[in-house]
Amino acid sequence: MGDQETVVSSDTRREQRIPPGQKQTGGFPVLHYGAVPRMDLDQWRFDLFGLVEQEVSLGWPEFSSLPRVKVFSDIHCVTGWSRLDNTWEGVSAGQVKELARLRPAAKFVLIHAARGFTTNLTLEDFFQPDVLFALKHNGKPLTPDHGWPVRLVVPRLYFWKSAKWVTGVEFLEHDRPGFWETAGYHNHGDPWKEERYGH
Ligand SMILES: Nc1nc2c(c(=O)[nH]1)N[C@H]1C(S)=C(S)[C@@H](COP(=O)(O)O)O[C@H]1N2
Ligand SMILES: [Mo]
Repeated sequence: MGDQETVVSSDTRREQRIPPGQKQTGGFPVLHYGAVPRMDLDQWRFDLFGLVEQEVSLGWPEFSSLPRVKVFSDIHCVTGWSRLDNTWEGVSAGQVKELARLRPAAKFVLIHAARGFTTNLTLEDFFQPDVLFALKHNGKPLTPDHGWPVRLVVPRLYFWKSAKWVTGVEFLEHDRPGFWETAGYHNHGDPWKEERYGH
C-alpha cells in the first residue's frame, strides 16, 4: 500500500504557509475535550445516515479495505500553533461519497465521533480533494490520543474541525453547529481569515 496518489493540499503551496496569528511548532500537541475514548475495532462502526437514499454502516474490515489516498497538508490549531508537512493516509471524503447516494436536499454534514462529539461542515468544504478520514499520520497508525483508529482531517480549516475517533457522517439540509461551534468557536474556521471565535 505504499503507492497511493498523494494529494497536495493547496495551502502547502503558499509562499507564506503560516496564517496570521499562528506560530510554527515542531511538536504535535494533543487537544480535545474529555478523556481519550477506548476504541474497540470489533465494535467499531462507520455510519452514513441522514439525507442518503440508503443508510450505510461499515465495520472495521470493510472500512479499512476501502481504497486509500495520501494527503500532504499543514495543521493550524485555533489556540495558535501550526504544524507543517504532515502526510496522512486514509479514505478520502470523495470515496465516502461513492458509498452513499446523497439526496439532493443534502447541503451540510455533521461529523459524529465517540462520546457524542460532533463538528459541522458544508458539503462543499467536506468534499474538497484534500479532506480524508485518516488512519495513518507520517506513515504510522494514529496514536489513541490523536484519534485512533480513524480521524477526519480537513486541512484548510482550523484543526478543531478534524474530529478524532470518528464514527459517522450525517447528511443534512440545514446546518447544525457541532460541539466546539456551539461552545463559541466560529462556524466555519478559515485560518487565513482568522475565523476563530463567534459566528
Ligand atoms: N472527538 C474529538 N475530536 C476533536 C476534538 C475533541 O474534543 N473531540 N477536539 C478538536 C480540537 S479543538 C483540536 S485542536 C484537534 C487536536 O487534534 P490533535 O490532538 O491530534 O492535535 O482535535 C479536534 N478533534
Ligand atoms: Mo482546538
